[in-house]
Amino acid sequence: MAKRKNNGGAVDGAGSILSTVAGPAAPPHPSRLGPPNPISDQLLEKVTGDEKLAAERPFNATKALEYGEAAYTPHPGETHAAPTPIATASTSTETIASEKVGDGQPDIGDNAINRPLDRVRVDDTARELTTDQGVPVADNQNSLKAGLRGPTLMEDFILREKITHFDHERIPERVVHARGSAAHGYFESYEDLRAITRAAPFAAKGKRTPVFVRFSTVAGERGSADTVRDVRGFAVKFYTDDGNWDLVGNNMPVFFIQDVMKFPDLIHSVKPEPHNGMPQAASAHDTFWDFASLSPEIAHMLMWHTSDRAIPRSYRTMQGFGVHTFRLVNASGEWVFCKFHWTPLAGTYSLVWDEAARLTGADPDFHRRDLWEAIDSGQFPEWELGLQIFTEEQAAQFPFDVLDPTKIVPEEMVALRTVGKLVLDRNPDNFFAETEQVAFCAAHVVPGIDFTNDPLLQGRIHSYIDTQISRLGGANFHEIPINTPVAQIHNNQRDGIHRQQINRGRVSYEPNSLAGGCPFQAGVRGFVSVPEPSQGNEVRGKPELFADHYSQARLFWISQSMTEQRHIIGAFRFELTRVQTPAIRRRTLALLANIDSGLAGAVADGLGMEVPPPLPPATDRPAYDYPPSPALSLFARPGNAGIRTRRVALLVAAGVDGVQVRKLYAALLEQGAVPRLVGQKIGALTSYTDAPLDVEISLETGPSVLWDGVIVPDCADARDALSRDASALEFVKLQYRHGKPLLALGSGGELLKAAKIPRKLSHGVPDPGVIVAEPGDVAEALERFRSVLGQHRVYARETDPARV
Ligand code: HDE
Repeated sequence: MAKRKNNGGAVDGAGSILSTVAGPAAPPHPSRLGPPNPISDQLLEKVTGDEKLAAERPFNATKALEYGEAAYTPHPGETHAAPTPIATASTSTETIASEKVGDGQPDIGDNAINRPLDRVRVDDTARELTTDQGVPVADNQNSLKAGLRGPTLMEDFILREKITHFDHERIPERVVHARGSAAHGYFESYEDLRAITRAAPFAAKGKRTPVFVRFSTVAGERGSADTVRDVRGFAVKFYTDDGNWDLVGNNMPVFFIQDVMKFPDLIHSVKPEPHNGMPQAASAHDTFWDFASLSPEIAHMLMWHTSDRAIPRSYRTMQGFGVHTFRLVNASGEWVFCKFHWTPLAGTYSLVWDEAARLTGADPDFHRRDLWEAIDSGQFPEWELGLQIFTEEQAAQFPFDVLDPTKIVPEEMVALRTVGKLVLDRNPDNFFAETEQVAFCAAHVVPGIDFTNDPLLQGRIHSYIDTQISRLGGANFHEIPINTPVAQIHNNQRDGIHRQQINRGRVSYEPNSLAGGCPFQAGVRGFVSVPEPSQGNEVRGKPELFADHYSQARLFWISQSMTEQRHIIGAFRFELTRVQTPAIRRRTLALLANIDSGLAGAVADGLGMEVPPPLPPATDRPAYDYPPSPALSLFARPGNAGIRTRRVALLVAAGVDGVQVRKLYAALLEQGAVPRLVGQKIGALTSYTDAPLDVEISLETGPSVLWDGVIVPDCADARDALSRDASALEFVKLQYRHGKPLLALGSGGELLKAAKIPRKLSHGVPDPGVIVAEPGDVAEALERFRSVLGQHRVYARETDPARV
């Protein structure tokens, strides 16, 4: 802190400086304030500093730039350095230090709220228990009473603080996407993309930007199961050098509706029905299909929603999409359109429906656990970011409108340019503080990224901030540590519920001179919107091209493999069978008839109905005939993960070949899989070749659906306990039914035989996923098992009429 020599100068006007009201008409100020006193010396320094700062800005020189042509080029704000730090302080006592107020040396130009999360991480090691006011608690077992058998006293402030806090532990859940899981990580740019965008994460090859990513389901409540049929949220918060950028996307590239006006209707239709609160986390009920069949713009999204994309194997094996068309803008203001795609390096894999439905009971946290376990074991999930970049001229040639969020840009029309990698390498410390309180917002963009007029995106720009205000309790939700940017926040927003930062100084407005003009506007260095011309009559409506509801739904259908088409038909049959109103089923079939007659016929057949005439289209314009897009099949992206993180059950019973089991176990672990010994009960199990084995999980606790494959090792007792155990028989039957690989060694084959597992597919060819081998052939058999496990599922079994 600057110190000023008191040289016995003039004291005229000193009284007005020592007061907080009025003063002499003009400078100079007195040079001392009476008897020597270090604090009042600072006060004098502060007041003279203020005067100097104010005088340096005799008028607002940038005012004229706010008008006309000049307004097209944002200008930096006028700013002047303070002659002394105390000039911009709130108080001349700023330098007084204590353990609470700090060291009296404020960091000038700094906002401590933005520092890394370390500052708010709490560890209790070797600490006493305290109240929220830091008072040590003597007894955490008993409330305060008037005598051992007396009433509890109002005076017990410790109990009342604890119970009051508990009463308010829950906050409102997200109105959609309530159920989710998240992780920290980073985004690494593969190249310097500054020629295309000035967005900070792409400024240099190899640049890393911290991220926090939350995956979610949409319809279910916070405690609902992970594996329900639903869209998955894929929200990425980039903590960039220029502030937070939230890419709040989904695992499907299109959406149900075309205008924000319909969002509350869509969500009301899919959430539990209001009269009886059912069903939880499911679209398979009347109100959803009533709304859907009256909203034909939903056709394309329904195809994704009934596909296996809606039941991913893992968050780690699903794609992500920005959905809307965005803009990328470079430093010269040149822009291009852009669609964002996240592609999992582990490949795209899904569950089968029967498996997904059983998983909701066996492990409702299946996806949450999978993400947590993968990260905690160092198998960090990775996605590559692909951009589809195209110009306004190209967009004008497309047979659809790029502002319509029910349309994709097929990859065959605009190829993906892979520009970077997302890696999730750290689980959160605290679910509530981070995963629950993180506030994603479609309006959070940074210089270099801009919106388009997609009418869904436009509405989202409003909705997200608005919803955080009620969910997180006020306008200061950005100060919750997980939400603060790593870039500094400096503005004149003040006060409100739960304000954390303590703003220094008396200036909370702009323009100002008393804070040297700070914080000042950044001019072209700041966020500048693309100056898109906009003129037209006010109207509530949509462009004509938006009325083509079926061409891309058909494109999706014809781009699916036979297996995927079969699953889509099955999903429609399931959903519509649960619907109770026949007219709604009929209307949905009429919608499907516009997509593909084979699809409509197969669904109708499952419902015992005839296909009705197609719904009348909303436009006379003929449908566009897209060629199939192979990129739309789940099977187009097998990934490079092999068997890493695949869960393998080794089904063991007393008398098992321990040497063999230990070898298999070690080989699987080495290749990154997650083997576990599954038995009738946990604990020691005799082995006929080695030391006893330690069973890790029981058949009841670890049923078939939790595993990607099963191995039944050789056992001394050919008709061992498992072959007579209904749970073990059901285990292998479900492994088979869900398309998973089964490897039986030696007498292990007895269990497969007892469960009547066929070794051939219906057309007589051997099932590659049913491997029965002699104990001597372990290496070769394991290799075959590994290969099928890495390919995920043997879908060919599904068409087998003799399926167990
Ligand atoms: Fe959202 N959406 N949304 N949404 N959305 C929310 O914000 C909304 C839409 C998406 O993990 C809410 O904080 C409107 C499309 C994700 O925390 C809310 C419209 C896409 C998440 C909201 C849409 C999304 C949300 C609820 C129609 C994919 C979870 C709680 C115009 C591109 C983020 C919250 C997380 C969450 C509104 C449509 C993705 C109410 C009005 C399209 C991933 O603000």
